[in-house]
Amino acid sequence: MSQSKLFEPYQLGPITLASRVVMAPLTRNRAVPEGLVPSPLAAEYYGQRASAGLLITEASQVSQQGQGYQDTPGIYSQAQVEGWRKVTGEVHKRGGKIFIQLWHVGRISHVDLQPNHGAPVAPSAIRANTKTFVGGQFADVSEPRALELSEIPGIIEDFQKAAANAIAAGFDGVEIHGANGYLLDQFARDSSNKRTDDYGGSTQNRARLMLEVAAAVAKEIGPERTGIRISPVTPANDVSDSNPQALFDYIVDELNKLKLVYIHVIEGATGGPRDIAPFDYASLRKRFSGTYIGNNAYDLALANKQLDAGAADLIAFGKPFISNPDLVERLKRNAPLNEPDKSTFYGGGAKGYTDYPTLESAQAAQ
Ligand code: 8OZ
Repeated sequence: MSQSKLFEPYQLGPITLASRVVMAPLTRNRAVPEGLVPSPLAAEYYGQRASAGLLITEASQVSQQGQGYQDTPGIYSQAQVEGWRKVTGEVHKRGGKIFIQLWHVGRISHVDLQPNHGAPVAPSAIRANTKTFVGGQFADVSEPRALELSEIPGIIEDFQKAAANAIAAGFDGVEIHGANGYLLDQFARDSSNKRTDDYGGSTQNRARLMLEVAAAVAKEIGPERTGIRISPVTPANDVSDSNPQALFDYIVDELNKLKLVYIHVIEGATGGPRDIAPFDYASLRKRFSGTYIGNNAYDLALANKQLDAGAADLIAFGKPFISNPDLVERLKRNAPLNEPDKSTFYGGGAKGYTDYPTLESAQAAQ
């Protein structure tokens, strides 16, 4: 058995985590198309993974406008709240803790998913060079329109209401999706934001929407239940910035003032190389007095190294959690991991979702 810090309990604001292992948010596209309620299998899927210190759900849109891919769940209707309540109930019954990730995709969407087949919204009318998945196939994202200044309070309100819904659904807290080239990240970066009002131009102006959303959510449910995910140098979804270090140093200084419970940092390219671009993550760590969750391509050795160096408090694992419901136990024993099947990542039913074996069930089957 490993003596790693990874398996020690950790106090995250008001909640005690059984370990420092976090299940990263993972998009699975299995919501019920009618109403975009979490899949009936979702309670079992998350429940099977409840031995993680903290589970973070798949990204869940805060409004229909915030949806960008088919069959992703929402957290804006009563039916969705009730669907999520089954998930949180199962996770809590099995002794786990769970946050929901709140998402607005901005320009990474398609007219077929938007209210009245309208254009997706963005800081500026610049189409991203990327694809989405809609109607059973990959398609170029649609040409977006720039949000009117008068529409911005409504977006903030959608996040705030979604956070209230999350608490009503029994979540322990929420993670704001500020990463991976979605709406809040599109505003923050100078490649996708060419606005000339209070939400564009200077670093302060571009960061404003992310920070106003964070403040509104923290006011609604408490900063001790509000985390945020950022990805300072990711090229995901066709975003870039001329000075990510200055931008994210500023953002994290401001998040620290808001006393958010954690920052969840994708180090490097999302799902890709950690060293895609130079970036001083220690600078973010130094600026933030709350919890730092490190993510991206971690294995046990790298997790131990970063925890021992004080570079992170918690470590988020993504793909390994898809195929290893008992990932914590497997890491503890240094046991082999099941390989994930990419063909069942996005969409489908139980196959590749709730049927990966634990060590125990694999042994019993022998
Ligand atoms: C994979 C497929 C679709 C969306 C992200 C929410 O990258 C996502 C996502 C990942 O943050």
